[in-house]
Amino acid sequence: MSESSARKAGNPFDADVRDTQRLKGLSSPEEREAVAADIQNLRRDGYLILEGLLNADKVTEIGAEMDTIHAATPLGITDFEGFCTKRIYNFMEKTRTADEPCTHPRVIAIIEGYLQSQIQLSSATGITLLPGETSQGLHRDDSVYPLPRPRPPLMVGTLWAIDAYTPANGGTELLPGSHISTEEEVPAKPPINIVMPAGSVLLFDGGIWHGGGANTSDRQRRALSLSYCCAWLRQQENAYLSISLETVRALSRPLQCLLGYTTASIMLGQVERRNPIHWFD
Ligand SMILES: O=C(O)CCC(=O)C(=O)O
Repeated sequence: MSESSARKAGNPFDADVRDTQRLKGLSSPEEREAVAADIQNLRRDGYLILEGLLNADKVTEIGAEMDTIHAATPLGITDFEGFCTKRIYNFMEKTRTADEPCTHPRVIAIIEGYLQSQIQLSSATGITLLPGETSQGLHRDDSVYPLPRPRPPLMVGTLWAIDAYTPANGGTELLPGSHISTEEEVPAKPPINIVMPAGSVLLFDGGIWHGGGANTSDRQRRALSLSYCCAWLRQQENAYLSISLETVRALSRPLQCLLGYTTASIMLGQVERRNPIHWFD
């Protein structure tokens, strides 16, 4: 290596070094290329539904675990949380049943390709709408970041249907295409209700107006909400405190990275100049 290329490689602020680092994700360029059509649809509509990503056994396993945890889970205490809704916050500390959807290779490739960035898990929550729940009201998840619009995509939410979403049980409401709107007011248009079989996943740009639907059926609607953001942003759930190190040590390497135990961009999250992911070797 010539002296000038060695200097370049050793300079984290060099544009090429930053570019290489930015896309050092969990998926390969080939995996992202294979989902180019999904990424294009997500970019156009602001949401995407993929069916059949979890098999029936996995759906049953996650559902049974949610039902068990529900026994110790209070109902929501605000209209936004839902007075007839049970939210299992900090899902990744409580059960290993979400590890598979959380690291699903197709979903990860789509999100990394869409955000054009390393990504991390922002929050993991079980959301069960009980009969009688009213519609949540539309909101944008990426409003947590105080940046002007238009803005580049910062977050992708995923909602995994553990029960089939039907027109009556509170399938997520959303306004297609609204992710690119620069208005801060909710558009005066009727939302659509997402309908999808159990085992499917809804992916949506964090800028899309959406919310939980009303559950007018006599059954619960269980979903697993796994939200991702660019790895250089602050996570919604503070994974370093909410998930014990003992739990993190036992996770797969992709999950450790998704929880934020690797460096992001060029030097963010380093410890003593090193990438802390090596602590787990
Ligand atoms: O439960 C749903 O369908 C969506 C929930 C949601 O958007 C939220 O709680 O922020």
